[in-house]
Amino acid sequence: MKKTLTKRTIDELVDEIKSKVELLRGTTIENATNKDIYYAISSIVNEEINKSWTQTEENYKQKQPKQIYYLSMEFLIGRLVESNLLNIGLLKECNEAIVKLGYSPEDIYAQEKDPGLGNGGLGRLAACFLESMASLSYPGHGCGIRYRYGMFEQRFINGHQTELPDYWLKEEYPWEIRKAEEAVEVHFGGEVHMFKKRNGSLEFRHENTDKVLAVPYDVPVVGYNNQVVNTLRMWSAESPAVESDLQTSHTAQYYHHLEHNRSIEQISGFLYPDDSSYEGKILRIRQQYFLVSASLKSILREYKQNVRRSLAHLPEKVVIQINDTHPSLTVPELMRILMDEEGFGWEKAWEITSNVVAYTNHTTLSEALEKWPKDMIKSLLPRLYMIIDEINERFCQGIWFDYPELRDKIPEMAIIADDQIHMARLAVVGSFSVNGVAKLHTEILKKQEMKNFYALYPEKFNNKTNGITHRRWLMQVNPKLTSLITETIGPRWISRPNELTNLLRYSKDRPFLDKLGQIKRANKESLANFIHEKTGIVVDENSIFDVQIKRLHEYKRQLLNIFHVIHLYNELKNHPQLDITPRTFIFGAKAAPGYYFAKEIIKLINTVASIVNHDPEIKGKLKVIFLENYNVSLAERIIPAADLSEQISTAGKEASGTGNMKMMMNGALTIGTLDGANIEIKNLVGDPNIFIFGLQSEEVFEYYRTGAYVARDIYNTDERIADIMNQLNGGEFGSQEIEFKDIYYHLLYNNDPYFILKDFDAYTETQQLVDQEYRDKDTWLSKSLINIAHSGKFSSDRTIQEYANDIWKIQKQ
Ligand code: 26V
Repeated sequence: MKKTLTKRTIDELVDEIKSKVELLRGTTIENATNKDIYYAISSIVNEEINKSWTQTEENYKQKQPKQIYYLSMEFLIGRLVESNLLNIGLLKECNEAIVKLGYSPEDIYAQEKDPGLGNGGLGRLAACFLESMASLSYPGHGCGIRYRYGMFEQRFINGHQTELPDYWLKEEYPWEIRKAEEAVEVHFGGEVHMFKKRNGSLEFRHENTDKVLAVPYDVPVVGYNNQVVNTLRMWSAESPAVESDLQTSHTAQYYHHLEHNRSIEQISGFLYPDDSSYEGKILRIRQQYFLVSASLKSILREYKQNVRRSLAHLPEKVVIQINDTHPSLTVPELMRILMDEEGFGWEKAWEITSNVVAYTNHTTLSEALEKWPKDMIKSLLPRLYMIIDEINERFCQGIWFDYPELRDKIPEMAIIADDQIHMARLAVVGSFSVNGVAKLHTEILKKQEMKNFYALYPEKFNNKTNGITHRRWLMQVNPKLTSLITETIGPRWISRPNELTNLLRYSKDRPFLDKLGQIKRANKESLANFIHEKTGIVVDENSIFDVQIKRLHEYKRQLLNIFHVIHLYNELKNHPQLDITPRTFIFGAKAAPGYYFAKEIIKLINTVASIVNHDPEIKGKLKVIFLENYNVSLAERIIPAADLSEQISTAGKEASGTGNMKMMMNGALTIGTLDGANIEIKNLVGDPNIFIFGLQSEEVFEYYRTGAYVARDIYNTDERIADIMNQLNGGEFGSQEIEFKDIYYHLLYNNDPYFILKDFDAYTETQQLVDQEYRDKDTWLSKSLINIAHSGKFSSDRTIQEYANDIWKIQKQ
C-alpha cells in the first residue's frame, strides 16, 4: 500500500518553515538567515522522504525483487534540495512560500554545498542513473565513497589555475544518515596460509590483516512523483580501534596509534582529481578495494537477511553494475568470499560471480586504462592476488585449448602481463555484460580496442547510449521552458520524454517560437547578470552564447575553440568594419592538477580573454568569459542560456559526452564532430539542425596508422594558422606580447596529435555558417525547437530502461 504525499498549501508551508526555524535553529523567522531557512526546508523535505524511504525498503523486503547495485568511485549528485522538492511535488509551493517569507529561493537553495564527489561525465552519469532508477520504480541503489574532500575548488590567479581543498562537510550535510550499526570491516595486507583439509581440498586462512571499519552514510534517492526512495550508500573509513587501545603509558605507542588511525581515515580522505591519465597510486587501489569489499559485505548481508536461500541463487537476486574498471576488484573479492567464507568450490564460485557482475566501459584512451603493478596488489591484497592469478591461468589455458586461432593473441589478452594487472581485461573476463556508452564507442570497442575479447565473447558486448535526467536538466534548471512545453503539448512528456516530439508541430508556429525566443533571452539575461556579478564584465545578451563546458583535456580541444577566437580577433583588428555576429565565448573547465599542458591552455584562454574583453576596437563584438570552478551548480546556470554547444573532440576519442545532451534539451544547437553521442544527435535532428565538421573517426585512425598527417605542412600553407602560431611563439596579440611556446612547440614537434591544425579550416568555416544562420532569428529558433523535440531520446529513463531490459532483466516495482 502506498502512502500518499502530504499535500500542503503555501500558507501551511510558510507556517512549517517558521516553526522549524524556531525548533531546529533556535531563532525567530524575523532573525532567520538564509542558512536557517535552508535547514528548515531540508528538514521538512526529509520528513516527507523518510516516510517513503521506510515504505520502499519494507516493500523490497517483502517482495524480494532482483536488486541492482551500481558500484562507482564517483557520484556527482549536485545539490539535492531543489531536485528533492521537485520529485516530491513541492518545488513550486516551496518557492512561493520562500518568497512570501521575504527571501529569494535561489539564495536559499545556494546555501547547500554542492558535493563534488566526482570528476565529470562518469560521476554525473551515475547520479542521473540513480535518479532515473528511482523515478522508474526500479530497485536500484548506488554504492560509493564519502570522500571528506571532493573535487578541488578552482581559482584563477593571474590567469593560472590554482587548487583549493574542498572541505564540503564543514557544516552539517542534511541528506545523509550515518548508519553506525551497519558498519563492516575491510581487511588489508596480512598473510595467507594454506591448509589441506581431510577431504583433500585446500583451505585458505587470511591472518594478521590490517582492519578498517567501513561506516555507511546513506543518502535518499527520491523518485519523481512515485513515493519511491532508493539508497545511495557512501562508505567512510574509520579506525576500528576501541578506546582502550589508546590508554597506554607509552608515548611511542600512543603516537603510533594516532598515525595508524590517520592513515586509515585517509582511505576516504579525498577524491582523485585526474580523470584521464592513470597512475598506479597505492591510496587509490586502497580506495577501490575499500569500496568493493564494504559494498559486497553489505549486499550479501542484505541478501542473507531477506532471501534466506543459498548464495548459489545470488544471480537471480543481485546484479552489480561496475562503473568503469574502478570497482573491478569486485570479481576476485566475490570469488574470495564465496570460496573462503562460504565454502564454494572454484567452478561454482566462478559461475555465480560471472553472472552477477556487469561492466560498463567509459573510455578508449589508452592512458586512462587501469593497470596495477602486480607486486603492489600482491602485498596489499595477497589473497586477491592469488585469485586473480588463478583467473588468469584458467583464462589463458581456456584460449590455448579451446580457441587455437587466438593463441598468438594471448600476450595481449592476458589479465596479468608485463608485471601488471590489466583491470579492463579482468572486468571483461569476470562479467556477463560489457557495454559501451554510445553507438560509435561500442563499435570501436568491438572492432578495435577489445576485438580479441569480442571474438571470444560476442554475446557479452552491447551498447547503452548514455542519457541525462530530464527532471534535473530541464524541469529544474529551466522552469520557463518546462511550462511552455507543458502548456503546448500537455504534461505527458514528463513521464514519456519521447513525446517531446509532439513539439515538432510547432516548428513553424510564430507565436510559439516567439515565446521560445523570449525564454532563451530571459535565461541569457540571468546568466549575463551572474557573469557581471562574478567577473565585472558586461556581456551582450543579443550575442551568440557559445558555450564549451567540460573537463580540460587535449582531446576535447578547447585549444581549437580558442584558436577560432584568436582568429576572429585578428580578423577584426585587420578589418575593423568586418560584419560579424557578436559572440560571447563561455568556458568552464578544470584541469587535473598535474596536467601541465591543460593548465597552459587555461592560461591561454584567460590571457586571450583579458586582451579581447578590454580592447575598445573590438567594440564589444567579442567577449571571452572563463568562469571559475565549473561544477554541477554552475552547469545548471549556464546550460539553459546556451545558444551554441561546443562538442568538438577529436573524432573517436569522446566515448559519449553528456553535456551535448543537456544543452540540446535546453534548445542549444550543436557544433561538433562525428564523435560519441553527437552522431546520434545528428541522426535524430538531421543535418540542417546541427553543425557537423572535421575529420571522421576512420580518417583519424587512418592517420595514426599511416603517419601521413604532417602538422607543419598546415603551418606552412595556412596563413591564419601561421599568424596564430607565431603569436603564441612570443608574438604580438593586440598591443601585448604573449608567450605560449610550449603550445607552439607541442603542436609542431609532436605533430599535433589531436588534429587541431588539421580541423581548423573546417571549424572556422562552420563557425561562419553559424554566424550567418544566427542572423535569421526565426529559422534559428525553429532549429532550436527541433533539437528540444528530439532530446527525449536522451533522457536517462530510456537508458535505464535499456539496462533493465537487456542486462539486468528486472521488473518495475
Ligand atoms: C579515470 C581515472 C583514471 C585514474 C585516475 C582517476 C580516474 C577517474 C575517472 C576516470 C574515468 C575516465 C572515463 C570517463 O570519465 N569517461 C567519460 O564517461 C562519460 C560517461 O559515460 C562519457 O560521456 C565521456 O565521453 C567519457 O569521457
